[in-house]
Amino acid sequence: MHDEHINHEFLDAVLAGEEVDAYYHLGVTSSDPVLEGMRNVRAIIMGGSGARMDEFAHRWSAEHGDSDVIAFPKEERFTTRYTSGVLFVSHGMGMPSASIAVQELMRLVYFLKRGDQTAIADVFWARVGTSGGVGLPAGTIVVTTEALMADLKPYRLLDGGDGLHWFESTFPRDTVDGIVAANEGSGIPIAAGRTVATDEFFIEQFRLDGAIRLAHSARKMEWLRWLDENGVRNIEMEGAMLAAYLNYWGFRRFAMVCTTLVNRLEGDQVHATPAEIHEYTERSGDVLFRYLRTIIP
Ligand code: R2B
Ligand code: URA
Repeated sequence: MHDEHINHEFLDAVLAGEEVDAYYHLGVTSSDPVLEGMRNVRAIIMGGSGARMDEFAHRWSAEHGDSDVIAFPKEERFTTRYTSGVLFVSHGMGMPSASIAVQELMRLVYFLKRGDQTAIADVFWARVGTSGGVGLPAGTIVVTTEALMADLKPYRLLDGGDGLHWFESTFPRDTVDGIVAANEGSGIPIAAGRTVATDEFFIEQFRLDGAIRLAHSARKMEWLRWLDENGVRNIEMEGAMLAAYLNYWGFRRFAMVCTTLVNRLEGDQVHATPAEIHEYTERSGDVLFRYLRTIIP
Protein backbone atom coordinates (compact mmCIF):
# COMPACT_ATOMS: atom_id res chain seq x y z
CA MET A 1 0.00 0.00 0.00
CA HIS A 2 1.08 3.62 -0.42
CA ASP A 3 1.25 4.50 3.26
CA GLU A 4 1.72 8.22 2.62
CA HIS A 5 -1.59 8.31 0.70
CA ILE A 6 -3.65 7.02 3.62
CA ASN A 7 -5.24 9.58 5.94
CA HIS A 8 -3.65 8.10 9.08
CA GLU A 9 -4.34 11.17 11.19
CA PHE A 10 -8.08 10.54 11.07
CA LEU A 11 -8.27 6.78 10.47
CA ASP A 12 -5.85 5.87 13.27
CA ALA A 13 -7.68 8.14 15.71
CA VAL A 14 -10.81 6.09 14.90
CA LEU A 15 -8.92 2.83 15.51
CA ALA A 16 -7.63 4.18 18.81
CA GLY A 17 -11.20 4.95 19.86
CA GLU A 18 -10.49 8.69 20.02
CA GLU A 19 -12.99 9.38 17.25
CA VAL A 20 -16.12 7.62 16.02
CA ASP A 21 -16.28 7.46 12.24
CA ALA A 22 -19.76 8.12 10.88
CA TYR A 23 -20.02 6.44 7.50
CA TYR A 24 -22.87 8.83 7.00
CA HIS A 25 -24.08 7.86 3.52
CA LEU A 26 -23.81 4.14 4.27
CA GLY A 27 -25.75 4.70 7.49
CA VAL A 28 -23.47 3.08 10.11
CA THR A 29 -20.74 4.24 12.47
CA SER A 30 -17.52 2.60 13.59
CA SER A 31 -19.11 1.91 17.00
CA ASP A 32 -22.01 -0.06 15.50
CA PRO A 33 -21.89 -3.73 16.67
CA VAL A 34 -23.09 -4.83 13.21
CA LEU A 35 -19.53 -4.27 11.94
CA GLU A 36 -18.14 -7.06 14.15
CA GLY A 37 -19.77 -9.64 11.87
CA MET A 38 -17.99 -8.17 8.84
CA ARG A 39 -14.33 -8.35 9.89
CA ASN A 40 -13.73 -11.21 7.45
CA VAL A 41 -14.71 -9.15 4.43
CA ARG A 42 -12.65 -10.29 1.43
CA ALA A 43 -14.42 -8.59 -1.46
CA ILE A 44 -16.44 -5.46 -2.09
CA ILE A 45 -18.79 -5.63 -5.05
CA MET A 46 -20.41 -2.44 -6.25
CA GLY A 47 -23.00 -1.56 -8.84
CA GLY A 48 -25.30 1.34 -9.59
CA SER A 49 -28.58 -0.18 -8.48
CA GLY A 50 -29.57 -1.19 -4.95
CA ALA A 51 -32.02 -3.85 -6.16
CA ARG A 52 -29.24 -5.52 -8.14
CA MET A 53 -26.89 -5.50 -5.14
CA ASP A 54 -29.62 -7.08 -3.00
CA GLU A 55 -30.17 -9.75 -5.66
CA PHE A 56 -26.40 -10.45 -5.89
CA ALA A 57 -26.10 -10.73 -2.10
CA HIS A 58 -28.91 -13.27 -1.95
CA ARG A 59 -27.38 -15.23 -4.80
CA TRP A 60 -24.02 -15.33 -3.01
CA SER A 61 -25.75 -16.33 0.22
CA ALA A 62 -27.64 -19.16 -1.53
CA GLU A 63 -24.29 -20.48 -2.81
CA HIS A 64 -22.92 -20.39 0.74
CA GLY A 65 -25.44 -22.41 2.68
CA ASP A 66 -27.96 -19.57 2.92
CA SER A 67 -25.53 -17.51 4.98
CA ASP A 68 -27.02 -14.58 6.91
CA VAL A 69 -27.41 -11.42 4.84
CA ILE A 70 -26.67 -8.36 6.96
CA ALA A 71 -28.48 -5.26 5.63
CA PHE A 72 -27.51 -1.77 6.75
CA PRO A 73 -30.73 -0.02 7.80
CA LYS A 74 -30.20 3.17 5.78
CA GLU A 75 -31.12 2.83 2.12
CA GLU A 76 -31.80 6.43 1.05
CA ARG A 77 -28.39 6.83 -0.56
CA PHE A 78 -26.79 3.43 -0.96
CA THR A 79 -27.95 -0.14 -0.41
CA THR A 80 -25.46 -2.25 1.56
CA ARG A 81 -25.53 -6.01 2.15
CA TYR A 82 -22.91 -8.31 3.68
CA THR A 83 -22.82 -12.05 3.42
CA SER A 84 -20.13 -14.74 3.48
CA GLY A 85 -17.09 -12.50 3.07
CA VAL A 86 -18.56 -10.20 0.45
CA LEU A 87 -19.92 -6.68 0.89
CA PHE A 88 -22.36 -5.66 -1.85
CA VAL A 89 -22.95 -1.91 -2.12
CA SER A 90 -24.79 0.27 -4.61
CA HIS A 91 -23.10 3.52 -5.63
CA GLY A 92 -25.72 5.44 -7.60
CA MET A 93 -24.89 7.04 -10.92
CA GLY A 94 -21.79 9.04 -11.77
CA MET A 95 -18.44 9.71 -10.17
CA PRO A 96 -19.63 12.30 -7.61
CA SER A 97 -22.07 9.76 -6.16
CA ALA A 98 -19.82 6.71 -6.48
CA SER A 99 -16.80 8.54 -5.00
CA ILE A 100 -18.74 9.01 -1.76
CA ALA A 101 -19.45 5.28 -1.57
CA VAL A 102 -15.84 4.38 -2.41
CA GLN A 103 -14.29 6.74 0.17
CA GLU A 104 -16.65 5.58 2.94
CA LEU A 105 -15.93 1.96 1.99
CA MET A 106 -12.15 2.53 2.06
CA ARG A 107 -12.50 4.03 5.55
CA LEU A 108 -14.69 1.09 6.56
CA VAL A 109 -12.18 -1.48 5.24
CA TYR A 110 -9.37 0.25 7.14
CA PHE A 111 -11.46 0.04 10.30
CA LEU A 112 -12.57 -3.58 9.76
CA LYS A 113 -8.97 -4.70 9.09
CA ARG A 114 -7.69 -2.66 12.08
CA GLY A 115 -5.28 -0.78 9.84
CA ASP A 116 -3.39 -3.98 8.84
CA GLN A 117 -2.17 -3.03 5.38
CA THR A 118 -1.49 -6.62 4.28
CA ALA A 119 -5.07 -7.58 5.07
CA ILE A 120 -6.38 -4.37 3.48
CA ALA A 121 -4.44 -4.96 0.24
CA ASP A 122 -5.92 -8.47 -0.01
CA VAL A 123 -9.47 -7.15 -0.37
CA PHE A 124 -10.80 -7.51 -3.91
CA TRP A 125 -12.96 -4.70 -5.30
CA ALA A 126 -15.20 -4.72 -8.33
CA ARG A 127 -17.85 -2.68 -10.03
CA VAL A 128 -20.43 -4.61 -12.05
CA GLY A 129 -22.35 -2.28 -14.29
CA THR A 130 -23.91 -1.25 -17.55
CA SER A 131 -22.35 0.77 -20.34
CA GLY A 132 -22.60 1.83 -23.95
CA GLY A 133 -20.47 -0.36 -26.23
CA VAL A 134 -18.04 1.01 -28.80
CA GLY A 135 -18.22 -1.30 -31.83
CA LEU A 136 -19.60 -4.19 -29.79
CA PRO A 137 -23.09 -5.70 -29.97
CA ALA A 138 -25.40 -5.15 -26.97
CA GLY A 139 -24.91 -7.83 -24.35
CA THR A 140 -21.10 -8.03 -24.71
CA ILE A 141 -19.23 -7.96 -21.41
CA VAL A 142 -16.29 -5.57 -21.19
CA VAL A 143 -13.55 -6.10 -18.59
CA THR A 144 -11.76 -2.77 -18.25
CA THR A 145 -7.98 -2.50 -18.61
CA GLU A 146 -7.84 1.28 -18.12
CA ALA A 147 -10.53 3.90 -17.50
CA LEU A 148 -10.08 7.38 -18.91
CA MET A 149 -12.27 10.46 -19.04
CA ALA A 150 -14.05 11.78 -22.15
CA ASP A 151 -10.85 13.46 -23.41
CA LEU A 152 -8.96 10.15 -23.07
CA LYS A 153 -6.96 11.57 -20.18
CA PRO A 154 -6.85 9.98 -16.70
CA TYR A 155 -9.05 10.93 -13.77
CA ARG A 156 -8.29 14.28 -12.14
CA LEU A 157 -9.86 16.62 -9.63
CA LEU A 158 -9.18 20.09 -8.27
CA ASP A 159 -6.52 19.38 -5.67
CA GLY A 160 -7.53 21.99 -3.12
CA GLY A 161 -4.70 24.25 -4.19
CA ASP A 162 -4.60 26.04 -7.51
CA GLY A 163 -4.13 22.98 -9.68
CA LEU A 164 -5.43 19.57 -10.61
CA HIS A 165 -4.48 16.27 -9.04
CA TRP A 166 -3.96 13.65 -11.75
CA PHE A 167 -4.60 10.06 -10.75
CA GLU A 168 -3.54 6.73 -12.24
CA SER A 169 -6.63 4.95 -13.54
CA THR A 170 -5.40 1.62 -14.88
CA PHE A 171 -6.82 -1.70 -13.67
CA PRO A 172 -4.47 -4.53 -12.60
CA ARG A 173 -3.85 -6.64 -15.69
CA ASP A 174 -3.62 -9.97 -13.84
CA THR A 175 -7.13 -9.46 -12.47
CA VAL A 176 -8.44 -8.68 -15.97
CA ASP A 177 -6.79 -11.86 -17.27
CA GLY A 178 -8.10 -13.86 -14.31
CA ILE A 179 -11.68 -12.79 -15.02
CA VAL A 180 -11.38 -13.59 -18.72
CA ALA A 181 -9.78 -16.98 -17.93
CA ALA A 182 -12.46 -17.87 -15.35
CA ASN A 183 -15.09 -17.38 -18.07
CA GLU A 184 -13.48 -19.35 -20.86
CA GLY A 185 -16.00 -21.73 -22.38
CA SER A 186 -18.96 -19.94 -20.77
CA GLY A 187 -20.29 -18.83 -24.16
CA ILE A 188 -20.62 -15.23 -22.92
CA PRO A 189 -19.08 -12.69 -25.33
CA ILE A 190 -16.27 -10.92 -23.42
CA ALA A 191 -13.84 -8.21 -24.50
CA ALA A 192 -11.00 -6.66 -22.50
CA GLY A 193 -10.22 -3.04 -23.29
CA ARG A 194 -10.26 0.58 -22.30
CA THR A 195 -13.33 2.32 -20.87
CA VAL A 196 -14.30 5.96 -20.96
CA ALA A 197 -15.99 7.26 -17.78
CA THR A 198 -17.93 10.48 -18.31
CA ASP A 199 -19.47 13.12 -16.04
CA GLU A 200 -22.71 13.23 -18.00
CA PHE A 201 -24.87 10.64 -19.78
CA PHE A 202 -25.88 12.88 -22.71
CA ILE A 203 -23.45 15.72 -23.44
CA GLU A 204 -20.19 14.04 -22.39
CA GLN A 205 -21.22 10.80 -24.10
CA PHE A 206 -21.98 12.78 -27.29
CA ARG A 207 -25.60 11.68 -27.45
CA LEU A 208 -27.97 13.47 -29.79
CA ASP A 209 -31.08 12.58 -27.78
CA GLY A 210 -30.49 14.85 -24.76
CA ALA A 211 -32.65 17.89 -23.99
CA ILE A 212 -29.79 20.32 -24.35
CA ARG A 213 -28.33 21.03 -27.73
CA LEU A 214 -24.66 21.98 -27.83
CA ALA A 215 -22.11 22.23 -30.61
CA HIS A 216 -20.80 18.80 -29.53
CA SER A 217 -23.44 17.04 -31.62
CA ALA A 218 -21.54 17.69 -34.86
CA ARG A 219 -18.51 15.86 -33.46
CA LYS A 220 -20.33 12.76 -32.29
CA MET A 221 -19.04 10.22 -34.84
CA GLU A 222 -15.58 11.79 -34.83
CA TRP A 223 -15.43 11.30 -31.03
CA LEU A 224 -16.75 7.75 -31.11
CA ARG A 225 -14.34 6.74 -33.90
CA TRP A 226 -11.47 8.34 -31.96
CA LEU A 227 -12.39 6.21 -28.93
CA ASP A 228 -12.62 3.10 -31.12
CA GLU A 229 -9.19 3.75 -32.67
CA ASN A 230 -7.73 4.19 -29.18
CA GLY A 231 -8.92 0.82 -27.93
CA VAL A 232 -11.95 2.05 -25.99
CA ARG A 233 -14.57 -0.70 -25.84
CA ASN A 234 -17.24 0.95 -23.70
CA ILE A 235 -18.50 4.14 -22.05
CA GLU A 236 -19.88 4.46 -18.53
CA MET A 237 -19.78 6.90 -15.62
CA GLU A 238 -17.72 5.62 -12.65
CA GLY A 239 -14.66 3.59 -13.69
CA ALA A 240 -11.99 6.31 -13.86
CA MET A 241 -12.64 7.47 -10.28
CA LEU A 242 -12.86 3.89 -8.99
CA ALA A 243 -9.48 2.89 -10.42
CA ALA A 244 -7.96 6.24 -9.40
CA TYR A 245 -8.90 5.98 -5.72
CA LEU A 246 -8.03 2.29 -5.39
CA ASN A 247 -4.65 2.81 -7.09
CA TYR A 248 -3.98 5.79 -4.86
CA TRP A 249 -4.06 3.62 -1.74
CA GLY A 250 -2.25 0.82 -3.58
CA PHE A 251 -4.93 -1.87 -3.82
CA ARG A 252 -3.70 -4.67 -6.07
CA ARG A 253 -6.89 -6.50 -6.92
CA PHE A 254 -9.81 -4.66 -8.46
CA ALA A 255 -11.85 -4.82 -11.62
CA MET A 256 -14.73 -3.43 -13.58
CA VAL A 257 -17.07 -5.73 -15.47
CA CYS A 258 -19.76 -4.01 -17.51
CA THR A 259 -22.33 -5.25 -19.92
CA THR A 260 -23.05 -3.13 -23.00
CA LEU A 261 -26.65 -2.07 -23.60
CA VAL A 262 -26.24 -0.42 -27.00
CA ASN A 263 -23.58 -0.16 -29.71
CA ARG A 264 -22.86 3.57 -29.73
CA LEU A 265 -21.45 3.40 -33.27
CA GLU A 266 -25.02 2.56 -34.31
CA GLY A 267 -27.19 4.73 -32.04
CA ASP A 268 -27.79 6.59 -28.79
CA GLN A 269 -30.99 5.22 -27.33
CA VAL A 270 -31.17 2.07 -25.27
CA HIS A 271 -33.87 0.09 -27.04
CA ALA A 272 -33.17 -3.18 -25.28
CA THR A 273 -36.34 -4.52 -23.62
CA PRO A 274 -36.48 -4.86 -19.81
CA ALA A 275 -36.08 -8.64 -20.27
CA GLU A 276 -32.97 -8.13 -22.44
CA ILE A 277 -31.50 -5.63 -20.00
CA HIS A 278 -32.10 -8.11 -17.19
CA GLU A 279 -30.41 -10.87 -19.20
CA TYR A 280 -27.42 -8.64 -20.04
CA THR A 281 -26.93 -7.51 -16.44
CA GLU A 282 -27.26 -11.12 -15.25
CA ARG A 283 -24.41 -11.93 -17.62
CA SER A 284 -22.12 -9.35 -16.02
CA GLY A 285 -22.99 -10.83 -12.61
CA ASP A 286 -22.28 -14.36 -13.90
CA VAL A 287 -18.90 -13.27 -15.26
CA LEU A 288 -17.90 -11.66 -11.97
CA PHE A 289 -19.23 -14.52 -9.82
CA ARG A 290 -17.21 -17.08 -11.80
CA TYR A 291 -14.07 -15.13 -10.87
CA LEU A 292 -15.18 -14.45 -7.29
CA ARG A 293 -15.59 -18.21 -6.72
CA THR A 294 -11.93 -18.70 -7.72
CA ILE A 295 -10.73 -16.28 -5.04
CA ILE A 296 -13.36 -16.93 -2.33
CA PRO A 297 -14.43 -20.58 -2.42
C1 R2B B 1 -23.84 3.13 -16.42
O1 R2B B 1 -25.18 3.28 -16.43
C2 R2B B 1 -25.54 4.44 -15.66
C3 R2B B 1 -26.22 5.42 -16.55
O2 R2B B 1 -27.32 4.84 -17.19
C4 R2B B 1 -24.25 4.93 -15.07
O3 R2B B 1 -24.21 4.78 -13.66
C5 R2B B 1 -23.26 4.05 -15.65
O4 R2B B 1 -21.97 4.12 -15.36
N1 URA C 1 -24.55 3.62 -19.20
C1 URA C 1 -23.87 4.66 -19.74
O1 URA C 1 -23.21 5.41 -19.01
N2 URA C 1 -23.93 4.83 -21.08
C2 URA C 1 -24.67 4.04 -21.88
O2 URA C 1 -24.70 4.27 -23.10
C3 URA C 1 -25.38 2.98 -21.31
C4 URA C 1 -25.30 2.78 -19.95
